Amino acid sequence: MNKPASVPEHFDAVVVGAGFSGLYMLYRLRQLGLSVKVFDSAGDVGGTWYWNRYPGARCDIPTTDYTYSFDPELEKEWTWSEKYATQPEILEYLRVVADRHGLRSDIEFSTAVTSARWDEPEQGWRITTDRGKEIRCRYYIMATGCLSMPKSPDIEGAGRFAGQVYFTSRWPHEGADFTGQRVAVIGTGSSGIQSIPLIARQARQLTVFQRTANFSIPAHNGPAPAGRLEQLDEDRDAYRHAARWSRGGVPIDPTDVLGGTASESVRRERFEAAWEQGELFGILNVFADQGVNPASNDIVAEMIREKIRSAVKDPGTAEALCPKDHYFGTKRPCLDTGYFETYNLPHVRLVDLRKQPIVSITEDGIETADESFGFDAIVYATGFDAMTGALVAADVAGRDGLSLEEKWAAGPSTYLGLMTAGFPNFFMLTGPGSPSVLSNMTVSIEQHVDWVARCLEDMREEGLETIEPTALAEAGWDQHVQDCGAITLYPTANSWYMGANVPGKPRVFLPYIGGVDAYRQACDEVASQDYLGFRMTGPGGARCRDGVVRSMQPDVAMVLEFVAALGLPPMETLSAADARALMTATAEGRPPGPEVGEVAEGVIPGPAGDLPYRLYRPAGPSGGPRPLVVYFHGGGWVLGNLDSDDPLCRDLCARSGAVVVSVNYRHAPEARFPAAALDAFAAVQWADANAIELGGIPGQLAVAGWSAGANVAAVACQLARDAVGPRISGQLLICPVVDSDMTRPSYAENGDGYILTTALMRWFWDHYADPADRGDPRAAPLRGDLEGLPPACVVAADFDPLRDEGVAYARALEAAGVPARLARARGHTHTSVTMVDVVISGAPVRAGIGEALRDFFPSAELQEQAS
Ligand code: N01
Repeated sequence: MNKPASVPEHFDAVVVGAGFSGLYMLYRLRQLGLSVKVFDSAGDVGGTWYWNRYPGARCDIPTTDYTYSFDPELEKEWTWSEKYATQPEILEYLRVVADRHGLRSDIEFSTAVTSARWDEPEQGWRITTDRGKEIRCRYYIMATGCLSMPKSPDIEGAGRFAGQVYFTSRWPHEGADFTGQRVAVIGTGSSGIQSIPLIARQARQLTVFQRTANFSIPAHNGPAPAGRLEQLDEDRDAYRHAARWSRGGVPIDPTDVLGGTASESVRRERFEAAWEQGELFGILNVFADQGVNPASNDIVAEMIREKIRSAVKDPGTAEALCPKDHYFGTKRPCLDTGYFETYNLPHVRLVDLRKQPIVSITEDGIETADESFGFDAIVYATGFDAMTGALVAADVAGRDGLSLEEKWAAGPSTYLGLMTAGFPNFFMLTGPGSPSVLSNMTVSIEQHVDWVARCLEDMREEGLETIEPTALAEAGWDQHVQDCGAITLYPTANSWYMGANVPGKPRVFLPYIGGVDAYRQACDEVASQDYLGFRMTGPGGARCRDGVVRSMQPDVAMVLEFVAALGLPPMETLSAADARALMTATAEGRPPGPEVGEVAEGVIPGPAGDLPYRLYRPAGPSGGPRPLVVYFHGGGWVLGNLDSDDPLCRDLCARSGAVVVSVNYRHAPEARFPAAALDAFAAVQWADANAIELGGIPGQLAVAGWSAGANVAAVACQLARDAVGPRISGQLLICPVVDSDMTRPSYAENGDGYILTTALMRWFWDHYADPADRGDPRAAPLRGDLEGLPPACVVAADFDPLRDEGVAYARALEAAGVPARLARARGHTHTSVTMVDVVISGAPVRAGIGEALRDFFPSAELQEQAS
């Protein structure tokens, strides 16, 4: 195939890899009329399916879905013989695709790209191969796969073994015959779990060395499921469309059943159905919250452990095979055919490396801490340097000679997983920061290839020749990728998703877990917004619309979507009574917040009647006095009550270790300005005077509030200062209303679509205060004298219309000599930080709030609790 003399020196594009992604990329680039050369070190097409030929190698996504959709004719002609096709059949499919579209003529096999350098004057790439050639191209595209760089054996003595050595990731083409042999398999990931039952059929003796027990469910392989075939036959386009806009690239209905609230029978029924179905996306969809909620995850994990215990006869072996050190799904689960049952065979033994670690590979076997084993063959099923390994190894250096390895020393940084700043015209197909390994790869591959092709086409139309992400856009995407991971259980595992399987590799969550659908949406938005976050240059000029495509916390976005889908009437169109009823109704069924030591209720004498309060005392061995925090609920002076902010008060109490006293105040329009503020001040005075009875420490009292509650808390501080008492140790103002000026930029940016709207805020003001009163510092504390006020912590949320006034208040306090901490609730709305146990990304913000509260008080006890 290699014809050096006929290879032109210059190509529009060079692609590395002739697997699923490289083949389709070549096809699309040719369609654009570009000259292309594909290099692959393999002897033929296939990528991962060329190399991973170990016994039992199959795909673990139903093959009907693991298929290109770009060639409808092929789709009609090709029939997969099994639900999960074998490696030879998938390889054959890719050969047929290559032949059918005449792709081989542009592919140079058995040729590895050894380096690539960005050539600034040429505005292109200089590439060398292991055959000593140098090639120039404008676009350099890595179709190198996510799991293609085998992890080098990191076991002492690995080179010493004199018998046969096999790697599942580089299996000999002629196969391996283990008949009559004593065989060791090291590793129990997908490759080990698929190959072990088949190796056991041949071997005289099989010993499996397991470091981490893995979750696996039976594949129930056989003919392709009839239901799916029917769906495809009925409307193939609709099916493929649904796959593209699904979470994982296979159309399934995401459940809304929660593990914690489902009945035992529903749990069992859902689990057994998924078990019988034998599909990864099914078992990952037993409960909506199993990926984020440890308790829900445990239910699924325990049911799988039960299955393992019932499949494996020897109780000790069964127990060792039960995964207990990671949440289900956080390491890639496996599909197997008779894996656990293999351990019932008399010649198969499991060695638990947690109990007896490998000391060394020896000339004739393996030595563990307890035993010496002799073997004829050792099979390494030890995995890959996933997602970044092949990219880094390709020796790519971008602008100013910076190598990818240097740039990614602390973990990969990409924009959309497609490109990385400093490396113009360098594309990665299914790169880190894209759904890739968490999705049906073929769907994600087609999406990336289509996006790159469209991008190059758009550029050509506008006379643009180079493209590169901006630092801002890339940093924003990296943050979003990590934010999406952080609300799940995934980062808790030592998985290859986290780079944790390769010694020394930075621990970073590598794929994008926000979903294929959400990801496609983001990529489409970027393209349609003039390639937001990309800098493009060429004869047609230079252009860059800089920005961040996703800066909202992913769970906040989900809540907003959920609320929008409810189709509730805008609050400002309701009467105060109806708005209150609506608020109460929407709070029903939400999580209650953390347990605290004690909750008690009472009344405070207010200026115009009793004010109910609820007291939260922290749990803990010490029943002694604690500092007091007097808290005021949110709700625009119109809505809210002790119940509405109950989960938040529990959370504040649990996190701060202080006694929290949540106090109701009179509401508008029944009691207008300044009733709420005067009630708040009276409550603070009363709490101070009754500190001992409340379980507080006299002289250690802070105020806190959210939204309008933060408004009255801030006002109470000003009134206390003016009245020369009580002494207040600190003020915690969460997304406060501190001014009546609604012209700040945050109103323009966030005034619509984020629950607290400009219209609603106006409605609140109209209910509370006459326009003439809205400049009074008791309504707009930002306009008051700020000197001598207690230290403050002001929380300002990015997507809050009130953000800028909160920031202004913190700055004004500082300017007046008041210590003020400004806590940015990154990616949050006015309400989301307070949604305890609903919006998981709010927890770190509230942890900071708890710390700020503790800092208000000198109490040694609180500081001790914190440490
Ligand atoms: O690799 P792995 P894999 N000493 O990293 C162990 C895809 N895939 O090739 O977990 C002892 O999952 C390691 O132990 P630990 C699929 O996405 C798909 O099996 O690190 N043991 C682990 O048990 C899959 O997830 C299919 O503690 C050592 C195993 O080796 C991914 O590829 C088929 C060790 C490696 O498991 C990778 O799967 C195959 C050491 N020094 C693969 N080092 C399909 O079905 C590592 N291990 C499509």
